[in-house]
Amino acid sequence: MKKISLIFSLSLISFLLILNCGDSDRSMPAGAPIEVVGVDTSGNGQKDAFGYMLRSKGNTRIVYQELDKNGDRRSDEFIWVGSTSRRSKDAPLQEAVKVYEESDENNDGTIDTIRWFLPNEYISLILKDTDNDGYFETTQYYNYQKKPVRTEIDTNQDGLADIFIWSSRAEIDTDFDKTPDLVVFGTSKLELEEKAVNRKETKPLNKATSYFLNPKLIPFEERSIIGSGLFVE
Ligand SMILES: [Ca+2]
Ligand SMILES: [Ca+2]
Ligand SMILES: [Ca+2]
Ligand SMILES: [Ca+2]
Repeated sequence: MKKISLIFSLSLISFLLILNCGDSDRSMPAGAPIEVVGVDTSGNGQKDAFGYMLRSKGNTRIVYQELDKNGDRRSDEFIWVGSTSRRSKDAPLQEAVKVYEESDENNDGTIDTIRWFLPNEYISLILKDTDNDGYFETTQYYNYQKKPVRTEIDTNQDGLADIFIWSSRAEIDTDFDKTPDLVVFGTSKLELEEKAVNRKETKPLNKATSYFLNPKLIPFEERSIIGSGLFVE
């Protein structure tokens, strides 16, 4: 589902860029207002995607777009788009890069998922409000294989994660002093999250084997792009 929405969004960006290629001589002075272009991507006669375009001489950039993916006439995905400095010599336009995306995954009218992207469609992290209370307590970090490798949960809403979940262990900071003190083991993220949140089968955390305290112990494939310690050797 995630993948589909990403592909959909990126193809929309391409579509809007192609759409505007022919107009590239219609340049606007600096400081021109952002132009809105609506597109009917589903072909039902109703516009379901809106690109916010910034036009300057010889260049058109999409800076923001909104999509109505479920056709309820309300946008449920909001995407900020940047552009790379990379530009092939024949290309009239800079390449669009999605940098930020908000979406309403459960279609209740409230944003519950925020994705931050890096160039080349790498996801750096995803923020989630899984219990729909308006607080984004869950953060998922991704690796270079575009897989989620670590989930962090801020259970007491103090702005700091207190549960850290990898593939086979979760570490818990029970007294919210920024240092995990308990550990649980398991084989799936779901199992680990359930055990950590409900404090089931917890063991005292041996500081010497803590992934949180010793990032170098984290298997390479479980290191996230951001906050991985990959650049600290
Ligand atoms: Ca929602
Ligand atoms: Ca929440
Ligand atoms: Ca916390
Ligand atoms: Ca602690």
